[in-house]
Amino acid sequence: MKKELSFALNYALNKGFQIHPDAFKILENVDVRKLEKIIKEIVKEKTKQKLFQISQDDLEVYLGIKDDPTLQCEVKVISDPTSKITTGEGVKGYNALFSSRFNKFKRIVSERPESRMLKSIASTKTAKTEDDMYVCGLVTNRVSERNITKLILEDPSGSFEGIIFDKELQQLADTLLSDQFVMVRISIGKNSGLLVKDIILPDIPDQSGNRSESETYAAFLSDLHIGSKYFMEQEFTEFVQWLSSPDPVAKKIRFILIGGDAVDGVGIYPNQDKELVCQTIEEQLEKMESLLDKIPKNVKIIIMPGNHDPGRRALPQPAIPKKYNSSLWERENVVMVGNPAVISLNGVKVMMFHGQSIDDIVKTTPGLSYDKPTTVMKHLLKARHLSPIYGSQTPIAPEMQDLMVIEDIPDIFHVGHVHRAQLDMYKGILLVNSGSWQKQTPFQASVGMTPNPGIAIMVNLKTFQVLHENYNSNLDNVLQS
Ligand code: D5M
Ligand code: FE
Ligand code: ZN
Repeated sequence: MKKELSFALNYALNKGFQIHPDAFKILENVDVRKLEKIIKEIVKEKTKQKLFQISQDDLEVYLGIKDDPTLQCEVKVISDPTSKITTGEGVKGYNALFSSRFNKFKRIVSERPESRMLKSIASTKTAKTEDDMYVCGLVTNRVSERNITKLILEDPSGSFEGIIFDKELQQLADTLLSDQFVMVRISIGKNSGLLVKDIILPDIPDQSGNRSESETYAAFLSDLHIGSKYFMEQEFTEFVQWLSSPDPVAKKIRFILIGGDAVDGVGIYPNQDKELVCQTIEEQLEKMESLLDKIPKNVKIIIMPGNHDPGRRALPQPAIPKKYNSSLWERENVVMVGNPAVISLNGVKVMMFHGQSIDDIVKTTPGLSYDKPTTVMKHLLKARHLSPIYGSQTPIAPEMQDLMVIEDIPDIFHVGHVHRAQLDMYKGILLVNSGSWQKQTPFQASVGMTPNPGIAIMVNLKTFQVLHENYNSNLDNVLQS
């Protein structure tokens, strides 16, 4: 008998426990390095319950190899760009993208009462009415000079320049993003210029969300950056080990969502090789597989790419391609999706988006910052678009259809990218920024970005109660809400 096994048996016997022969068979097949921890935790748990026999069942539950039949575990992919990508060429592609964006938004606002009064931009040029009119379009520019703000919109009929005098409305106009869709109430001014009297965002109606029937938990992760020197392997491994522990929440986790930047990639930024411990994508993916292998097989893992993962960089991103010889695609408990994606977990709709557009948005929008990512997430929901700004830092492919419009309203909105874990609610939608598992990089330190890495966020899909486990030993590292 291996010495670790006899140590484990003696430990239990000395504490007055009996071990059932079927339980013994399971112990014989367990990784010897884990035996001591397993036996100690089971003994501790069962001592509390004053039960002094270790059965096959105890071990199966502890190791996550026993399914609780009452816990549902159903993943459906509701929308995934992977198979829908049909990128257009040059100006033609760009026109198709923007015309699709405009049409999708007209459909979104069509249920609003104002939309019955919508006029084309061209028709306002010859209008003589004193009544208010409504137009809609994509923001091509906004300029604030002295006390005046000018807003320029475009629809398929033409371009419109409106003037805003009202201070509050000017503030709202200052937060509009380039290329986002808005509806405006306008009237003809004294000198026949057009005045903007109201700005109406597409926004989200209040939600009475979908809930899971059973108290299944989902864990939200992102930005592991496996392969980077700064990946917190030890902390991540502790989290993975916790999943197989007898902890009552750990036992109910059936979904793990990885919202992008699973690996650090290769050639993503200059001199990245100096900050890598795995120099090739294949090596990084292999390491990821070996880490994920330790997750109990009854947990479904959903993997979405970010800007560091292999595959195309431009949004929308297809799922991590199969060509890297990764066996991730073949695993029964792994679901590979593109970015963005909408999935259903026991009926709860989760919109997953890595969050690349946050970089462009915080740069151009007063009041938004990296350390409050959920505020930016609310901004995206109000704009009903995941990445409106075209032609800035975030690459967007000129797709024939705009797949970044938020058409389906989720129950949970899961984003990563900025390495700040934060929770919030907006109109009944749970907002989760799942932070990172990568320590502050020299680049982040140089620009004053302080991540709060190593926090796992877990949501009870029936009650929407949120729990978190902090694996970071730094006491200042806390979850924001
Ligand atoms: O990005 C993590 C965060 O850091 C994200 O907000 C972008 C920012 N970041 C990272 N590298 C750069 C460079 N080189 N320029 C500008 N901003 C950067 P991640 O996707 O994990 O790299
Ligand atoms: Fe990242
Ligand atoms: Zn990222």
